[in-house]
Amino acid sequence: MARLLKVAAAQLGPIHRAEDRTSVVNRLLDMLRQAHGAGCKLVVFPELALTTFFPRYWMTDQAEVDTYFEREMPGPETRPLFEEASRLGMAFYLGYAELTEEGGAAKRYNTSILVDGGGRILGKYRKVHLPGHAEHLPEAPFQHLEKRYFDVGDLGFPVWRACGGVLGMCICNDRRWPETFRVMGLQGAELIALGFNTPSRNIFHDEPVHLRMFHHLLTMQAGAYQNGTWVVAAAKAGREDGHHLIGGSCIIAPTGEVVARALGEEDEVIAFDCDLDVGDYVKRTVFNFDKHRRIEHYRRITEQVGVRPPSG
Ligand code: CDT
Repeated sequence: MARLLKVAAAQLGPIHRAEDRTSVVNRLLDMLRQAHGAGCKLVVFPELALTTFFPRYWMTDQAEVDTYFEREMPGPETRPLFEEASRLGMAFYLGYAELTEEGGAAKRYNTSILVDGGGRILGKYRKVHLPGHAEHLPEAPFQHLEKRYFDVGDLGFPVWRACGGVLGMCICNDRRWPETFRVMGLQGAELIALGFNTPSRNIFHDEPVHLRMFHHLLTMQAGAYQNGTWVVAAAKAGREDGHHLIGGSCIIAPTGEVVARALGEEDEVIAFDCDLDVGDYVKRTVFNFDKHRRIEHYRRITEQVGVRPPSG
């Protein structure tokens, strides 16, 4: 018998800088209810889903930066989401900027949580692959200051038993790195949820816009297939105060095929009935890790960061 889990990716259209948390949470609530109406048990919301994509702005006043961060989860503005999800029996993934204290020092992470159908936080992930730069680039059309505003995630890539399967999380730029998927694949991940904010321009290189969407899909489709897992990806899309983010929220099967995809760049819910057993044949055959992995040849992956070409 198929192990079915109906899942939604809830894409957010733009959140302008002036939009407040309560308004955003109301948008999330609308999509949560839509997903529930469609029979879903799990809904995936985007990365940094409560605010505009603030790493595009150069800010020197830490108090201003901290207005984009959550000190508690749930907090007063986000509690209605937890309460409604629990009333509906819906699990969800939510991305947000987390401000916490460790050993007397403030720490800031680009975080996602997995909340179960009873409104309890089951798992937390903190983004490992922070893209962009830490210094001001006045010549660039906009900034990408994740390396300035966030600490590198310290929780690794765990997976959790949830919603009848083995679920993992990652965030945006993580999807471009095969290691992200493989570490979760090695723990038997059956579904990986991820949120993203991907500007349609690469500030470091004049890259055609169509390649942004191509690489977004390419990396997730490869990650899904090579690890026999579903991937559910939710965008924040559209033009935020004039700055464009690609859409392309989608659900990808363990075969690597895109089975559902958002049409536009506004708030939009897409859903698919995922059979969590579909990945089994991939895991038993081509990507049977026990049989075929050759870890004696993979040492460079954990011992070396940059490229070292041969001398001469
Ligand atoms: N949010 C995020 O991680 N965005 C990156 C942009 C990369 S270009 C600096 C992404 O991988 O989509």
